[in-house]
Amino acid sequence: MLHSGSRLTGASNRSANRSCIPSNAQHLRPVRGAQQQQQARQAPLVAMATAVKELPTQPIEGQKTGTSGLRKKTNVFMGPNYLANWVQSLFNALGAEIKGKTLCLGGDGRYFGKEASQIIIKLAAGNGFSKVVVGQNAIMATPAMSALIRRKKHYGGIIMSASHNPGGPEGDFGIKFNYTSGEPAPESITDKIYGETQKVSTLKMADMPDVDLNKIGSSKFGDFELEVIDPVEDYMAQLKEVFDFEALKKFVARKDFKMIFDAMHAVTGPYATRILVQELGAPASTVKDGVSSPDFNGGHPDPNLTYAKELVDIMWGANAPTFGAASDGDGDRNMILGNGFFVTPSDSVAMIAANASCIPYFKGGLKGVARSMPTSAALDRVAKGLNLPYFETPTGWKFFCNLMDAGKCSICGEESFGTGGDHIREKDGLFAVLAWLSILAAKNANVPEGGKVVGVKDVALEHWNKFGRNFFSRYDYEEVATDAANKVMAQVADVISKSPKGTKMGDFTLDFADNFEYVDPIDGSKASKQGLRFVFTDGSRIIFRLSGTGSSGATIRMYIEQYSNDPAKYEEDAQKALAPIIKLALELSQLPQLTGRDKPTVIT
Ligand code: G16
Repeated sequence: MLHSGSRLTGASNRSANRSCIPSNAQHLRPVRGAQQQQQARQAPLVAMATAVKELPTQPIEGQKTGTSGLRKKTNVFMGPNYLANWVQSLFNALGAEIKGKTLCLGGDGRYFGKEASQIIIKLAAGNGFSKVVVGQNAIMATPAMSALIRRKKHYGGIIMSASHNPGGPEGDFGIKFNYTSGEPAPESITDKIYGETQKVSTLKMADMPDVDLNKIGSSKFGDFELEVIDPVEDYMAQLKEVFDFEALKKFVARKDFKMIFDAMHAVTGPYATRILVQELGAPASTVKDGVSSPDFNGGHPDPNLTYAKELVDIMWGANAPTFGAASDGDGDRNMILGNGFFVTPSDSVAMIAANASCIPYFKGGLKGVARSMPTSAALDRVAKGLNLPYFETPTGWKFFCNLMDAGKCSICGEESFGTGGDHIREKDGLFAVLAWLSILAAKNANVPEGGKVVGVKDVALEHWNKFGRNFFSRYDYEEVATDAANKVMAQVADVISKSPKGTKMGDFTLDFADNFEYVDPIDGSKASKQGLRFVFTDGSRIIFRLSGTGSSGATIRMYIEQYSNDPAKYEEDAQKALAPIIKLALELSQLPQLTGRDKPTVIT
């Protein structure tokens, strides 16, 4: 139901109410002339105009964005002015350029999202946006937001999500801003926002009622327009330009092919149902846990081997489907599985790049590829093989976006279950799923139905036989006391400072060790202290960094990589193959002693 004072409208009456949104007015109400009142009764097109309330506020400490936006416990976000302060600071940071622009809004449907939307809409209207486009029921997957901004050329968007972190009153909430090419705000903007959070003193909120986010359509509130849209439409249109839906439909119809997609009760439920079931014709049972819930049904919507255990059990069970996949809270991460087989995200992006010709969007060839520093170098091997430029960036999708905008990168990925292309400026869970479906469809094109279907493992083995295998594993130590985590990092930094080239470490010889620094090749901006790394002469690596996406305590990430071109080893379990270098990493960091943890929370 729309609240009183607003009307669904297909037309506008801007001039009638323009003067009613003075930026410094307090609780102003428009005085409507007789003629206007008559118009409103006859044709319900004109909404009650909106004034702006200027509410005093005070800076709140610690509103610094991490790897991807601000993430905190939900009850912190629900505290007085916590959300409003950050959003107002964002608008202050963006300055005059937002006046008269359209802001997009949506999120992963987690607890507090609907209430947060009402606050954000009022702030957007109060700060001079002329329009907010919001996903129905405040839903919008992260890649869908990027697609929407790009396709409709909107100014930018706010995503309410803490990604793969659990939701609900006891869980996490989060917020981030995506800029005009659909990319996560670069550090130049996030630094500015943080600066503004330290001095914010006034919240400019439109004096308008809460809006109905359930009903698709437009409403006017004076000069300000709110449009509620179907959150799937633009995204699906985008994917249709990337993939051959007809070919995928035929492949999915094969009786000897079965797939399962675990939406983990998160945002991709409605997206996967529309795309995989309604468009591609897969049976409804293909989408597991497709009903989104504000607390992800009490789960941890992180598509990895630990938190997507139900899917893992299915894929390792009797009669497992050929292909399995999962996505996270906001739909940008993905995990790819075959029958009893896990594809590391580092391998997945390399395999997609190597098989890019199976995807119509990449038919003209790739411009280049990129990976985050901790991601294995499997992608580099593909790039070398295909004679493509390749880039190594810090962790954080935002670092890929300049490369894509400059036409230097077509496919990129991260070990943290992120894979994407330059069709949008976010990592894209369903893109990865459709990319793998496209590869499987192409590899099975000449396999008669009932013959031996080429599966995910077959694709991986073919790849390793061509490029060799980069064994990779990540150990996560979640919610470690900040102090202990800092001690581990200090210990590793100390070892680095004492380890010149040629130092022997276990069976390995050090090539170099450093704290990764990145200079953006497009704009020259510098990102320092992006991860402590040991790189050995055989290309093996040990990397330590602290996660920038947690909401409490610290998460230590330890990344291990070792290359092999011995075909006899390709099917070996990664933990077994990497055991000596994992042991070395634990020894040199003294992680178990300094944290009291004898094992990680998650192993990838
Ligand atoms: C975010 C970023 C990714 C990053 C990941 C992990 O993903 O968008 O680029 O790789 O965090 O970061 P960290 O290791 O600092 O926790 P998401 O899916 O959480 O938005």
